[in-house]
Amino acid sequence: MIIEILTVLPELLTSPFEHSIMKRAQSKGHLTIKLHQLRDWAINKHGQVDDYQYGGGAGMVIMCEPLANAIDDLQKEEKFDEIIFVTPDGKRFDQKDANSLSLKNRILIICGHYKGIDQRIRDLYVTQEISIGDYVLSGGELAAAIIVDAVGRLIPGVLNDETSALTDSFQDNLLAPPVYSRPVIFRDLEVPPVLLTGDPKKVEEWRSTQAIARTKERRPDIMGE
Ligand code: 6GU
Repeated sequence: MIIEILTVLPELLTSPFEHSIMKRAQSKGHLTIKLHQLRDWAINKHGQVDDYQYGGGAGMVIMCEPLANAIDDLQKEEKFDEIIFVTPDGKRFDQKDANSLSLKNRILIICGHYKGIDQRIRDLYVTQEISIGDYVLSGGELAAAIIVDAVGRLIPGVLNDETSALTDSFQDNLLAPPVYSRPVIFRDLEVPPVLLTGDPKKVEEWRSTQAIARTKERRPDIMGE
């Protein structure tokens, strides 16, 4: 899978993908991340990509031409499967969205800044608008990093048994159960005895009960979705 990201701050997006599972996804050839500096398509020598908004009001808007020219250039040879604009007024991103994006071949993520991007780019090019939650970030870059991480780890071949996504929170509309490692007793707190029985059926039952209880308590909204 190829994920391309269009941003005025590509520097913000280097380190998140240089470690751990994202690093391995790339070195194993499952994932290619291409960062593009939007200012390479600026309207003038000063690197201008934004302007005042019509109708007045505080905050600049990223203009049509730099974005349209960038997107046209990037898909001259082959169209993107999805062009995603990350924005707080988008659809709230969830595990289902991550699963379905992980099956695409090549996507583009556009990061907004300031007051956002000219609506006509959203009308003409964007196929999905995604928010990562009900709060406002300074720009779309960190949201893009989160989406790439959530999607990248689901690409077939990226995870192994050790890191399997099957037992993740949300994968089956349940939060994950508690986990324990050594020692058996830590500051008077004991590992639940069932986990020490070596009986896989009992362990599985306990985990399922715990996952359901935790989800009922913390996230009743995701149950039976
Ligand atoms: Cl995608 N962008 C920004 N700037 N803020 C957000 C967001 C995105 N999702 C939640 N808050």
